[in-house]
Amino acid sequence: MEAATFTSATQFPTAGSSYSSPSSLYACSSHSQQFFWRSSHKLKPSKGFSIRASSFVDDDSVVTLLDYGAGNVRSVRNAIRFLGFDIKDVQTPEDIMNAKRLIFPGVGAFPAAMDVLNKKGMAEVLCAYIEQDRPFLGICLGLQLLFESSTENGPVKGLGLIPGVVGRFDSSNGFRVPHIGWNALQINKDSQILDDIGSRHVYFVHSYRAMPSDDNREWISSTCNYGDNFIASVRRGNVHAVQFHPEKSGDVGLSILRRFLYPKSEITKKPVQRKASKLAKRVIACLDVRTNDKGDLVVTKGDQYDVREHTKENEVRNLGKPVDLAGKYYLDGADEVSFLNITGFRDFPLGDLPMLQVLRYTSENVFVPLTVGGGIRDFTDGTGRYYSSLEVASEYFRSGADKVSIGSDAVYAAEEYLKTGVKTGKSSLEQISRVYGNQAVVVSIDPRRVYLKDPNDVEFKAIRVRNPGPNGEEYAWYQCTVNGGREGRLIGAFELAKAVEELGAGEILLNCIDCDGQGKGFDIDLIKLISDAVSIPVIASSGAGAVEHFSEVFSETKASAALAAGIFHRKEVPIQTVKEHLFKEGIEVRT
Ligand code: 1PR
Repeated sequence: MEAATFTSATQFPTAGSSYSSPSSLYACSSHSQQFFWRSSHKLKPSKGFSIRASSFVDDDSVVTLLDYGAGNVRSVRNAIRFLGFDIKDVQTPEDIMNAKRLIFPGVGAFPAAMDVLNKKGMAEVLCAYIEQDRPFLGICLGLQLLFESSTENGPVKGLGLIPGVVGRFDSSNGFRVPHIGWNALQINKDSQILDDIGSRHVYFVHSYRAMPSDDNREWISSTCNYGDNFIASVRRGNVHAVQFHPEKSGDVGLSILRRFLYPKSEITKKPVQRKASKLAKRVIACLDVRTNDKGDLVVTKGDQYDVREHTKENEVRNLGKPVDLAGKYYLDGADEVSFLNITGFRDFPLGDLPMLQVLRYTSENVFVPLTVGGGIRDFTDGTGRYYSSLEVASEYFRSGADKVSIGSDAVYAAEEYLKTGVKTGKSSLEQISRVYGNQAVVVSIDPRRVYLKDPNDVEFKAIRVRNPGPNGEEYAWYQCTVNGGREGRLIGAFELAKAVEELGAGEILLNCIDCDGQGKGFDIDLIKLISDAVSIPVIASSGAGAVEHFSEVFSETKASAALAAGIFHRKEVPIQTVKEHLFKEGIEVRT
């Protein structure tokens, strides 16, 4: 699809910016050592490698990307291409020095990233590149690595260019960690790349952050408030780094990248002091995807998980094409898009190449986070070839997913953990969150309400419900199910949520089979129960039928996001209308 169909801001200036060539020979010399201000970290020169800039082979429309292979940087690639640039990957340290403009989208954990940079001899040359004030944009971990050290699995030394220690958010003050979602920034000084941002929100997903101090003040271009003020971006000359993800921040993020790629020679705007915002509540569009009886991959939607039409043919309800609908919801203002491969529990997802294609095509034009779920588990195919759940998830990430969502397999993992009290580290949940970080792992819970006369009738957490059951029962517990609601398990949603948080889930997608597709509102009792019980973000799902249902769930529970499907597919209420309603009700949303 052409870029022009997805954004109004598609007319870009001619690629290329004035850039004065540095002298031809670089070294991490004494001058460099001064630049590693207060850093005790000494970078060892790598053997057989001299930091020499050869002739600049990049033309004006090429961006050099430092991707050390630790995770998904597909979105960054897509955004760069969307803005009209080609990508040259860094293979050797020389490629860094030869870059005309360098983007470093750090992914994964701080220690692993530093390890790779050191082993490949890139840490030293990266410092030299930055010291020369060459055009640089670090993203997320690409910002954190510029600091002296991090406490992530550490302390671990960083590149030492900026004074300060990167530390974990404090969740004891009620703030959910990871920090996932959209915040507006407080711009501290002229930042050039943030000049267009105004009070608009950008997308963050991280558990660690750098804090402002007198020592690093001169670097800080913006801060954000989440519990306390942390550094959202830094700038010095042509060197920029941002803690948030411009490639996932919709059109405002694309404009930030565009400003980096097409820098203006003059400062056009004065810095504006703005009040920092709260974390915005997210509105998520969900696409349940499956193959219909004709073999086409379609978006479908069930009533209490029944996705078949009640006609003679009994066909799978077809609500449209996944890529088209995802693109539409992005333009309508969805803060995230989720794909759930709802028959993934019985089909092998890597055999389901159309689903991977859906992700690839969607991620080319949709610049907000994409989650994919369904069928994430270990699998042995017909030929006896074994695929670990990590391989399945990796394929989803490579195809453009930012998060994976695990359903059935997380239930089995939680059951085992509650039975033995041992974290084996072998479950899909534990493995994927260890490699990709817990912010990349959502656990999707599919509970069904079971009414009770007496809360002591079950060993699971039971609560008094606001709407009594068919026989006047005042209590209920929420029984977890697997295989798309087909099989009930002996574990409650409350027990499951707490267990998966301990096993490494970064977020909970909380469905409710009773409410799914009914349009009568979210199950407030359930969402309150779970969002009070865990300290990771909870996405409320199932039952939205009017804008008031969204304000109700945000006012009455601690849900961080609300997900809906039918109301959007049936075109009853546009996403923008939901957001306007929330805004009017005083609930912060991404603008
Ligand atoms: O078990 O890891 O293979 O994951 C399967 C995934 O597929 C789970 O996330 C499970 O929730 C989902 N799933 C399985 N069967 C169905 C079905 O509908 N038959 N979809 C299904 C559940 C997702 C809901 C829905 C909301 C909002 N639907 O999130 O989108 O209820 O709907 P509404 O706004 O119209 O009320 P695994």
